[in-house]
Amino acid sequence: MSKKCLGCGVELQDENITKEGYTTSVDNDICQRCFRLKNYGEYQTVTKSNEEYETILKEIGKTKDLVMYVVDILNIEDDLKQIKEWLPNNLILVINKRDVIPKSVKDEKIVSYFKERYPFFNDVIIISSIKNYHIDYLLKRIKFYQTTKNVYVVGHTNAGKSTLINKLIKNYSNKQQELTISPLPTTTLNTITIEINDYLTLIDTPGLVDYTSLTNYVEGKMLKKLNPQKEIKTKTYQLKKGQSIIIEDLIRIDYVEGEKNSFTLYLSNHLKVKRIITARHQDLYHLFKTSYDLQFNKDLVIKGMGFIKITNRGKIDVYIDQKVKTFLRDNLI
Ligand SMILES: Nc1nc2c(ncn2[C@@H]2O[C@H](COP(=O)(O)OP(=O)(O)OP(=O)(O)O)[C@@H](O)[C@H]2O)c(=O)[nH]1
Ligand SMILES: [Mg+2]
Repeated sequence: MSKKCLGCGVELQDENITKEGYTTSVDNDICQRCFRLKNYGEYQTVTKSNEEYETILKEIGKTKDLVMYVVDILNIEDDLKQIKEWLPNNLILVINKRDVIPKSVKDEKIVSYFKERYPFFNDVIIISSIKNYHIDYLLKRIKFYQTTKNVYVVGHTNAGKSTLINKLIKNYSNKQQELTISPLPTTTLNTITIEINDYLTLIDTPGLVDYTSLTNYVEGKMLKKLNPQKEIKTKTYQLKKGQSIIIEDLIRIDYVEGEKNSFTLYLSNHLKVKRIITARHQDLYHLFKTSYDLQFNKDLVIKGMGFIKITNRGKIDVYIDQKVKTFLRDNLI
């Protein structure tokens, strides 16, 4: 039987250094890519087709097993219904990275936001894998909903699936195995099965790559800046018509119509934000423009970056790379 890397799940091989799964000797437990990543933080990008993700989901759909659908609180997609179309299984929505959202925000508010809009999830649980927050509670709910020993962990790349599993291994098993994690997309390359105890086996999966996310189109340094490591210190700007916000050289938002309005930014603290007079600067007008009609209490979500809470009605023009998606939703916070 072929041997799989314990870090990312790829099949190990010692023949071709340029191919996935290379290791100097197949006696090793992890591939060279995982070794470098773990020991030196060096990253080799791998591109994977989303076809594989779909194949894996189809297989999971045939089982009756419980699935944890993990999302990153700053990067929740606009339509969570998709996953239910793929999977008839019991589903827990696990909202990860709670630690980056200000402590003052109530968990219940976020949980009920998703329970109301996506009632097909058996449960919605907010956690922080890194801070070990609500992990005991999550385990209780897993026990409650699991139908067999097997529980699958799926979701977009970078949601923190492998980090969560590492935490569950650490907390509830005596295994030494550590899955490879990284801030870059496509870290886990294949399914990895980890038996936690006699009652629970977790199956890690490679994430879906969201090609409408900014994270695919920025360099390493900016990617680090985009990913908040700490609690976000929100910035609020009171904008009048004719004023704009520019974030790094990535996005420009012109406030073109409406009363005085409040824009609260939920983004990494490392990102530079400027407020300008619209007419005085032409910056970023070469980017793709989308106009939005705002109703009361909306979020402008910028995929891969975070979101901006806007309280009043009005009109905005958003300029961003054409490949990156923005959308409006009801205020999350
Ligand atoms: N702030 C914060 N960051 C987290 C948390 N969990 C994971 N991360 C970070 O998110 C990034 C992605 O984590 P991974 O565990 O590799 O994500 P994944 O879902 O397994 O990604 P793929 O294997 O590519 O599908 C890493 O930089 C983690 O450190 C969390 O609870 N809080
Ligand atoms: Mg992973």
